[in-house]
Amino acid sequence: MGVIARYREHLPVGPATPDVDLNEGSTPLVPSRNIGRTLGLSRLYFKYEGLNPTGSFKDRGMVVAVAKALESGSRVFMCASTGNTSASMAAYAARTGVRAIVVVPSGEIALNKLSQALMYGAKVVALKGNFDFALETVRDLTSHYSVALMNSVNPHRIAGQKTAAFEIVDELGDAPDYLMLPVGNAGNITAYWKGFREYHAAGRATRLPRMVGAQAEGAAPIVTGSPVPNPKTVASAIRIGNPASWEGATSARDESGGMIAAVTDTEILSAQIRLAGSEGLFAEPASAAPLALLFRLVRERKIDKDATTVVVLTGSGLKDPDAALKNVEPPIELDGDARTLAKVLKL
Ligand code: AN7
Repeated sequence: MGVIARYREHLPVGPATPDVDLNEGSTPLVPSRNIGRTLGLSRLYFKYEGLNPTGSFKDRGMVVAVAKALESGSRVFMCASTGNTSASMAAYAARTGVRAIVVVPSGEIALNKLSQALMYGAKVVALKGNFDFALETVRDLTSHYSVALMNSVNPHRIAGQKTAAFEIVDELGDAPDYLMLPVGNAGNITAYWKGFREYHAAGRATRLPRMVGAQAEGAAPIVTGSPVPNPKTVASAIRIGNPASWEGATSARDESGGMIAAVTDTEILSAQIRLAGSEGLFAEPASAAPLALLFRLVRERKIDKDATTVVVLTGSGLKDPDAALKNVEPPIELDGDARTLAKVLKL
């Protein structure tokens, strides 16, 4: 079952909306086995969004945006992307038989995300400039031609993405105390906050979480309070200098009593390795940013140890192995038999 079928009554869909799904959503909420214990946090969970059909949370919003665009008669979809949005849009366009055009910042996106868009048959344009310029260009073009804009400025994307908040409440029986996630273009933090508020208003949760967002230090416009002209970070998914949903993010932060803070690339990569090596969860660098922030909050004693904390792992580690592999030992090259192997392994 996809998110439209599972949460139909909470989504802007009706009898005229075509059925679209790739069985997205319903991702595991994995309790921490080791990191939580080490930090002294008794209730730490990871929402593993990397298990969506194209490997990131983007599928939740994309399925709704695609269904609504088809309902309104669109036959050409377009987006700007740091990679995951383009992979997702291309997959749903392929599934529904419409044209997909993706515009990515040239040389700035992870190879596996690019390969997804190409394999799903999208027309891929690598535009000189950064993501913010790509989005500006796509917004300009789609306002003049009959091409559907599929970035998260499209409200149907936000509507679909809020289903992740519903799933967390459905599974825990209530909202967590802290919801931690990376912030790039800021659509997802906006969507989660909307989801938690809607479920609370519907009586499905008795409380609201504090929303805690993580940006990368070299791409932290919301933290510093002004756009970053040349955003830089190893976490290419969130290499964004002027987020489209800036206000959604600051409202979520302020209304929930939460925070948005920056972490360094070094902290991100070490959190990524620790997550993989101690929990068996391989997430992409952007997804490790909120965990890096959690480590810091615990160090600074800024988090209540009995609190229920959910860290959203937004994308699979398989999206961007190059970024991760720089920090692990390479394989042992060996030409030999079991005896030499045992010797090399010091067994
Ligand atoms: C893994 O694909 O912006 O704050 O164009 O891929 O909602 O933007 C991706 C963003 C976090 C940030 N984690 O979410 C794109 C794109 C991963 C991501 C974010 C992205 P938003």
